[in-house]
Amino acid sequence: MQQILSSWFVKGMIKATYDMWLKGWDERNGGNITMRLLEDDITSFKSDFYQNPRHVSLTQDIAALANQYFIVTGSGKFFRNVILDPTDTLAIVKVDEQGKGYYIMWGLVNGGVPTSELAAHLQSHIVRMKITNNTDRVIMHCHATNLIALTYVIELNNAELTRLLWEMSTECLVVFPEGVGIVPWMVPGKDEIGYETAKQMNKHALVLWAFHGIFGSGPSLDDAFGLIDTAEKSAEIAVKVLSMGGKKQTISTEQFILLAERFGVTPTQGILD
Ligand code: 2HA
Ligand code: ZN
Repeated sequence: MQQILSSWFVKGMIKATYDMWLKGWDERNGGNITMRLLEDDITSFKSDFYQNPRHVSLTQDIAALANQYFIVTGSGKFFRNVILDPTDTLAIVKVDEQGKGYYIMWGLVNGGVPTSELAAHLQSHIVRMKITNNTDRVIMHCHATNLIALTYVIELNNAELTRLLWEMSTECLVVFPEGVGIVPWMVPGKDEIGYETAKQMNKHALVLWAFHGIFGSGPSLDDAFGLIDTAEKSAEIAVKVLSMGGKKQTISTEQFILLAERFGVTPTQGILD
């Protein structure tokens, strides 16, 4: 058996994909995850890497990620099956020196390529690395049901969505004080939606694709999962509240200010005005 199968990052990807499947966020081949790996993470597993790795070219500019490693979910693979065969469903890629493509260093043993949303993932990594001083390492995408549902009934603007999610659960302001960004409907899997997602990632660790799903960023798989889980829970409450006829009362601006003080967070501008 390959040593790498017992690494923290392969085990982490198995747990994350399976948990997401159980949450109902990743039907069929829905969803994708990429996690940046450091040299220290992989150094003892390089004997499991391919001798002659396959090169894949990209049309997007990822020069900022030259020589970086990522563990990624495979395109068309089912999250519920990662646990059965990580070597078929996952891959480790290394971005080439020019940032014009990547090598498949491990995984995808039956062929195929990394997630179809690689553009959104890699462009988001570039932005998050910059604004978090290299702390963020995970980009996670899934089809969280209630967050998607909300995009049909709310105004598609960041402030309205953020305020609603903050109001629907007291912990939300504390967990995502920088709010949620929205990308209007666009064709998935293309460079353009990748650039738009990354633009929102400049200000928000959570980015909602209208009528499609959510992107979360964080330092670890647990952080990205927890972020999405918290927002999705709040969206579920919003769906219930709206279904029961709407709010009769809610958390007030003054209460949000007290909450932010208590937990030492700075709510993003323009939401509490
Ligand atoms: O196929 O979620 O957005 C996986 C997806 C595409
Ligand atoms: Zn999707």
